Amino acid sequence: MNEKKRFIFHLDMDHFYTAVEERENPTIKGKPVVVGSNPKAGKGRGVVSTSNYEARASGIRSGMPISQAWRLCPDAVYLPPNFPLYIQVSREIMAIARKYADKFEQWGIDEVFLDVTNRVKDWADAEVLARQIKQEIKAKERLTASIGVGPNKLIAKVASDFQKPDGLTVVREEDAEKFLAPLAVRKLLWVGRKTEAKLKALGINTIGDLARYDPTVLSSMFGVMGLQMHLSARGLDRSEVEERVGVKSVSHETTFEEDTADSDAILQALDSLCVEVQKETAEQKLLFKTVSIKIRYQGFETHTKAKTLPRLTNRVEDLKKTARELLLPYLDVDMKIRLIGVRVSSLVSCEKQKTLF
Ligand code: TTP
Ligand code: MG
Repeated sequence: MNEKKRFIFHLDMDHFYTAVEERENPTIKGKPVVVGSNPKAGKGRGVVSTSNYEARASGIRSGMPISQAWRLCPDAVYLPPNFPLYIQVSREIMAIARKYADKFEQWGIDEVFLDVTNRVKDWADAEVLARQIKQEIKAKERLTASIGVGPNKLIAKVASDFQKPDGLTVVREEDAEKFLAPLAVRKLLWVGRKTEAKLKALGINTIGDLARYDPTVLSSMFGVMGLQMHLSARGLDRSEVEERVGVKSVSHETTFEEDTADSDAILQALDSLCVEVQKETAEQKLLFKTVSIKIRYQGFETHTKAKTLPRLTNRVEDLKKTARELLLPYLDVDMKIRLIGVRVSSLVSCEKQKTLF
């Protein structure tokens, strides 16, 4: 059967958190800006959420310890995250994007796939539409987005990352394999750091190398994933753009100033995290059913434990009680604690659950 030709967009906001901060406070524009938890003049123990392109020029990256960022660029503007604001802006952007597509699939806070197959007739038309979306976001939100246009989600995703910031990259179906070939295998969705290392050992560096590799060897090494990777490398992806609940989980975590074994302090910190998580779910009118905790001991040994409640709730007491119950066994150990976190998932919108109340 001949598959219907599709037109898929992937939109990804540029340096999202810092872009929002720059918009709110134009005096920091042009300077390196880092958003992350707890910078504390270089002595903080949090991590970088994101940084603007000026800060990235010094080597700062998302996920890096904030103390390392500070060493790389002490003159940057360091800001704590303002999640309620980012969520609000994200909602506004998603509302804009949604109007342009028949199918909409949000990924994380600042990314979305759009299926615009029924709204355009050819690639040139698709490019015009993508430009229109970028313009509407710029006009209404004063923020830039990068959009990738392709025949499927895989290519659209790689394309949106191709010319950032403020990029627009159109990859026609017939050019897809050629477009992907010179790029590093890491650019493929399925390839994380570990897989990348294994592929390197086989002499596979680029997506083109992977496309030319014998799929039977890949499948014997990586199982189904091996075949999936091989298809991806050839630019093939049949997955649909699928609607789903925007947020999958809400979580907060905290790194202690100093590693601690003080149970009172730890439980107090846990309670505050529960309050923050509950507040965020309430703001988004979400109910939760699953509660998880994360605990990291001195030396980075990390554990997570989850419990699913018998029914949906949005009560902070339920959250605190469950989180304590999950965490307590981990305090009964002769090790100091570096970080704890609380997450709720199995989320449902209250608006759809009116019958519950
Ligand atoms: P990304 O889209 O990965 O990053 P970005 O928008 O900051 O930069 P880019 O221009 O490269 O797209 O993530 C979106 C937001 O999610 C980002 O602004 C901050 C947050 N985030 C974290 O909190 N921690 C992380 O490790 C990453 C990657 C992102
Ligand atoms: Mg982004």
